[in-house]
Amino acid sequence: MVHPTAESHDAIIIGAGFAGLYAVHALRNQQAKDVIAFDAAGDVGGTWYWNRYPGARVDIESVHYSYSFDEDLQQEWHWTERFPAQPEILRYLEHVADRFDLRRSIRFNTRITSLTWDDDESLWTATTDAGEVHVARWVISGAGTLSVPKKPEFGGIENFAGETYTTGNWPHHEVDFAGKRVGIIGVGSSGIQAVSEIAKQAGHLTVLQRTPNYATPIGNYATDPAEEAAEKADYAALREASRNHFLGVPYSDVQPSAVAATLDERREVFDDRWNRGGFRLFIDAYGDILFDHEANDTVAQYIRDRIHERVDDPATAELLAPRGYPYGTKRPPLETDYYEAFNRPDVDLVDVKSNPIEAVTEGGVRLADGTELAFDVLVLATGFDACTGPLLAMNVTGRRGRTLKEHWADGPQTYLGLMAAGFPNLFMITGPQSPSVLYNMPLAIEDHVDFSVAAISHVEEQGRAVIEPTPEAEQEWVAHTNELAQATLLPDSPTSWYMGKNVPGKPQRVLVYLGGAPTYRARCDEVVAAGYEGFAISDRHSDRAFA
Ligand code: N01
Repeated sequence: MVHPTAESHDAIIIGAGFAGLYAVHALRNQQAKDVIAFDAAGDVGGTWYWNRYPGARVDIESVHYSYSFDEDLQQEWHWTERFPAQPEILRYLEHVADRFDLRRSIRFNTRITSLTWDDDESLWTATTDAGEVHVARWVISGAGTLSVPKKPEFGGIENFAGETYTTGNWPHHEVDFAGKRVGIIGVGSSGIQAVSEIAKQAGHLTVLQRTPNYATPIGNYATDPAEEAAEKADYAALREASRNHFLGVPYSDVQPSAVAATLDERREVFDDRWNRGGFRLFIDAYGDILFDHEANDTVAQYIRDRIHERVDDPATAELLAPRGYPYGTKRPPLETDYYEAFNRPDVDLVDVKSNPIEAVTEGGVRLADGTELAFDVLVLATGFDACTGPLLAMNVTGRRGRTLKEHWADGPQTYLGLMAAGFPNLFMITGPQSPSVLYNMPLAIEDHVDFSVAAISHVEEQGRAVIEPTPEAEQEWVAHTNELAQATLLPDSPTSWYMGKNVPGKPQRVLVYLGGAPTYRARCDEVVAAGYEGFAISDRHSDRAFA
């Protein structure tokens, strides 16, 4: 039964980042739906609201990492850098919110605490931490993929007498590192970006590294007016090329095979991609890097050699050089002067793989061998409960009282990474088992929101009220995504969050679709063309599809 004080809407939207903002625009401004959106943050921005740590910067060129849905917006907005820093991306999202008048539909500082499907009414009920109850036929979740910070395995953080910061939940005030002993735990994309900046500011910086990473230069530069004009002259073609690329960027120089190339040819290609920056070395060098160990070894060795060239002390360089897992099986970080930071006399590297962190203490960090490291400031760059974490945190209950947690007990189960069987009318933007983080996010988001809005229209045009994947379609999709992952080197990484391996106890199943954005988009088009193949569409009050 619907809660007596519930507010009723056509759709509930979760999040006010790239996904939530576009969903509000697409459903409210373009489809005239009554929508309400929620975000735990104090304003728009999503990832770019929370991740304010020093050095936070996008690592896909913003000319590509931006909305494509409005030609005037993409023509008029000017990016000052090729890879802008967090404040500029946040300004962009604030501008989008103003331009399309989105804020009036968003409740900020409000977290969804439960989301429950009513089988009788065919409605979702959302409760919030403000004690409000909202009811809607449709839910679009833009809760994000990397929005729930992982709880570190070591304890004692509450005992630390100094200042503690988490990269994924950085305060709005300026953090003063001057003259302080700073310890940073974690060398993923966040830690690596933060190290380059904090090293310049801290009295002394200690980097606690468990698994060294294959970081490569981002290659940032101030926007070149001629390049910008050329790109804007035919933005539509640029977007089309992006959407037809595995990673959603219009790179076009990938060579077939590193193994088939000679040593000199490889060196030339690797040097070129390294110097041009971005994800070129990862995705625009050789097509077999993610699939073939021998091919992967060539680029892995290349990166190790480059690290040794940049780091003065050979022992430190060797500790920074990743070994024992293939390049690209952990998400490759992009850096600016990261390796050079270790040439400073006031920066130390500590190996916490051979000597793990045992606990945070009042004065700093204690390692397994009893070593005490003293800090004034501790920065946690220890990552996220990726992809599934944000959805599970909302306490979702679907048909017949079955929770999403139960449904995903052995890992995520979705159809197209967008919906789950038994959870009708709930669209998970860039959900688990979709290309999401392996596709340029704003474009991945637009594709998913467009699919969701079109599906809603399709159902309503038929005078129906409910859409959900069939269990069979879901099982096939899960098997397909697992099969794709097994054909790559991804399962070989011991700690990658792509596989759910970074969080103790998390089921280890691939969290991303590895067939590439173009194949994925073609599959979505086929599904629609075949009359929403794999989905059951039914009437209100009906449980017929699963009777
Ligand atoms: O998190 P991570 P992140 N003791 O999981 C270490 C996106 N992003 O926040 O590898 C010691 O990559 C852990 O060590 P190990 C991007 O998609 C994008 O950096 O598990 N260390 C690792 O070094 C990225 O992939 C940008 O052995 C511990 C680190 O913490 C994703 O967000 C910028 C530990 C976590 O690395 C996540 O990146 C930033 C422990 N107990 C982020 N537990 C852009 O540029 C964990 N670690 C757009």
